[in-house]
Amino acid sequence: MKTCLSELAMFGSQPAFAAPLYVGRPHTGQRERLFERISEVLDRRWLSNNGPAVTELEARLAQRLGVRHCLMMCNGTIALEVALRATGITGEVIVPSLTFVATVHAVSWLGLTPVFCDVDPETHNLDPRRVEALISPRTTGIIGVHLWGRPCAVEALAGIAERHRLSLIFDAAHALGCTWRGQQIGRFGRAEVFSLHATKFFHTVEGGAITTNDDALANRIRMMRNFGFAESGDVVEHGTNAKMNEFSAAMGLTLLEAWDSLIEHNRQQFERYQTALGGLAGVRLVEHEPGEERNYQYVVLEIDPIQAGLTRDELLAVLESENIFARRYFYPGCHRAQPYLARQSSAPPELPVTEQLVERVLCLPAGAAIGAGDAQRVSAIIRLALSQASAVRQRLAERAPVGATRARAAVSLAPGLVDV
Ligand code: T4K
Repeated sequence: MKTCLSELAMFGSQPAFAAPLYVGRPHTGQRERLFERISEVLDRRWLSNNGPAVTELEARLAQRLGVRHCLMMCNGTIALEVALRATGITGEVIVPSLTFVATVHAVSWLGLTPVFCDVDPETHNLDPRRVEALISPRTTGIIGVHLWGRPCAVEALAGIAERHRLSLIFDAAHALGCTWRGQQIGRFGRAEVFSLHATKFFHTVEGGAITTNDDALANRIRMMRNFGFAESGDVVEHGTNAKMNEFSAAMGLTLLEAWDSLIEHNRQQFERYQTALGGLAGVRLVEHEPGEERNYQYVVLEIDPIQAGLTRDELLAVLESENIFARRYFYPGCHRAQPYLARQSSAPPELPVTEQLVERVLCLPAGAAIGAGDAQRVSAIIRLALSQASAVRQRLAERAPVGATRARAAVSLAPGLVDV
């Protein structure tokens, strides 16, 4: 554990971690079970196109989430596109800018117009008080993102959608295993969309899922993900190829068996950070509503530069010199990333909370990326750097630019080019 300034790598000591510590590392589950399943897939010689492993995973996830339909998809981004198309959303769609760029790309890829809405400073999710003001005659949809797995203001957004006859869908990419008022995310809006990418606590390597309680919508999505084929074999819909393959489903079924232990591992790491960073001035650990279930996948800090003494980017630089590759998700906000920046009229969207958060949010290595003692070691470096903030700042200013890691390089680039 580093305890004095001279021990920091930026002052010439060895980095705290010999190998890079990343934000996420995929859980891989029980290898023998995975290999058994893959072997079964190979024996069946049924590798894709709604095979038995995909069907089984759909049924099991639907049961776990308490939703009528769970449709496995090739990834979360295409799943969002299919959900938007299947719900008939056209024209303008209200979205947060504080999200992974895939949320907004999905809208734009379909030729729809994203209208950026600010978020609530506490939850980091769409602020319902601001949504209504952005509704125009062209608006037909709202996408709420359950950022970091913390549920959106589901009831308030549903009320707005109902009053204005808009389709509400949720990007639940981060929110598998999280609850809103005790009910699993996956049951809300017209549809919810999950990412099952390798970086998620539960994954299928690449993959996604759409959940809905609407039978007709589920049927449409089922056809759309398979070129528009109906069960009869006729093409009756616009379609694409958004199917999940059997190997991905084999990974999903294997991780499903480890669901509780994966969350428990994440929870323990989260609580270690919570204890180790507690009471640190200028550092807020983003929390969920008490009493709700969660997957503890992301450990998200907000760094107040005045109280902390260092900016988020300065702290990031300290961590990187220690081989700790924290991330500033989702800098600089989608509205400042291309092509959205270039499309802006002379009056940029008013997103004061988002603008502040993209300068303050820092995601720490979490879950499977870290082992025993790592959360404490990372936290100790944060504490040490902040306790000696002026010396650290001076050292950073003196230092020659370091080798460009992705995030470091981003600090000096024009906004809008990286990170989201
Ligand atoms: N909506 C939201 C709100 C999302 O966050 C996402 C995806 C989507 C929609 C779209 O869903 P997908 O189409 O992706 O299913 C990563 C993930 O690729 C992306 O799925 C995720 N959100 C986003 C938040 O994180 P990057 O650009 O940060 O990935 P990358 O390559 O930098 O990896 C992140 C960390 O994980 C690094 O620390 C390295 C580590 N890693 C990554 C991979 C792939 C590993 O250790 N092993 C691995 O195999 O986007």
